[in-house]
Amino acid sequence: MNQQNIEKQARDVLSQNDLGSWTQPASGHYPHQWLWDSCFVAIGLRHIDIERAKEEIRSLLRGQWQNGMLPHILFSEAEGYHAGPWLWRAHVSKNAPAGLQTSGITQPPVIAEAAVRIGEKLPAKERVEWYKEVYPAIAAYHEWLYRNRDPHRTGLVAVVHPWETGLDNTPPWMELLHRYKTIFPWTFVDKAGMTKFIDAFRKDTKHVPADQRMSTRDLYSVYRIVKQLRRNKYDDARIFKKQRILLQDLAFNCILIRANDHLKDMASLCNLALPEFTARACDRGISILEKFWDEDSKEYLSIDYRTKELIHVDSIATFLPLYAGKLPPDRVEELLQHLQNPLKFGSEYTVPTAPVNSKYFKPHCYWQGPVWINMNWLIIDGLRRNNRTKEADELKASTLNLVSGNTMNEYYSPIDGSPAGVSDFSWTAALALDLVREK
Ligand code: 9WN
Repeated sequence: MNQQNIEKQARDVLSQNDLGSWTQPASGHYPHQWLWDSCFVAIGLRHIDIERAKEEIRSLLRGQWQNGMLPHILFSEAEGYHAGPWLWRAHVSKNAPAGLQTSGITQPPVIAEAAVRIGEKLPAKERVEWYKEVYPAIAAYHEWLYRNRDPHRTGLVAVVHPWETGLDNTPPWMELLHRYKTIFPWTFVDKAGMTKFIDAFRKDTKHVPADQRMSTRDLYSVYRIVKQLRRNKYDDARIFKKQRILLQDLAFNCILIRANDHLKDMASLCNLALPEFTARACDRGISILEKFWDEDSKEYLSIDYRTKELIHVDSIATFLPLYAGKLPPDRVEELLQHLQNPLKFGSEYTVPTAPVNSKYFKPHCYWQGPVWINMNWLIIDGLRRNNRTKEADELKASTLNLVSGNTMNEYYSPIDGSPAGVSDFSWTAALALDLVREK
């Protein structure tokens, strides 16, 4: 692995995608600002230009809704994205910000992690100033998540759209989606050979082959959920009353639990109080993850909010409790068995986003198989904090090898390591750079 080569490539990709105070994930295909992408970008940028890394976070906060939500996309003027402002029409909500177009949902709450990683690089006095600047907005965001997305106070928050997980077509969501019949007559469309005609309207497959993305049928179901959210004016109380599919997503909750720890550290350094619901969540810590544990398969799984049942479809999210906090050693052992098992997640290039023996597994299809660098980064961090240094080092080395022999793509095949998705992808660059610089 050539570290200098990685660093050079990473800097090039980041500067190519830099639009002044924020970074697009990739030019052409993703010309707007995304919530968790910018957080990962800031984690990489802090090694090159700390002030620019702060700007990346500040620019995300421009989009905060009045109720505290941080939207998953802040739209630029660019056109051509398949789920642009016209789909969301976020202004139907009284909470949407003025003077800026955003989507109406959120994404995994990595922002406290990014703020703290930037803080670590600052001298003590500046760190306190930085935390004081961003803490109120991030605390309001966490509080919105617990207040609005956990109406029955279960301790777990629910997501209302697959894009909120960041893992768009992750198997548990798709499983839930397939349980319900759609009104659209897909069987007729398929039989009449009209699918190709409908495919032609897809904008999301302009820059990537169609077999790397969701099926047209799934994509239209996903658009339909946006339409429902819009009709409910993005009002969580209405959405929780009416919407059939809601998911207590494992990955999202693990990231939030880790973020709570970061928020707590920021608050104590600045002598600030945590808001009510977030403080309660901080006290509960990782104990709440027991709800996700399945004793039969010895895996963590997501929960269908409506039925309160575990969804027995595994995905890479099973490893994110490692990132959430310090697990009991026997749990860590169970997870490592899955990680190293060649029939599951121990593929030639790890970590696949779905196990190779899953009915959903496709080596090049988005979040149903390919290796994504942000997932590896989270797992490496989790392994370290669970004292599995050897395994963390191995995963770090294999991740950097994968990137250094290739271009900085959106994702890679777990079978042969071939790059796929869009090229020159910002978070691949930023997180590879962070891994190279990691002490
Ligand atoms: C929808 C920007 C985003 C990532 C997501 C990834 C993909 C969008 C899309 O791109 O999602 O939000 O159009 O498919 O799945 O994780 O944040 O890179």
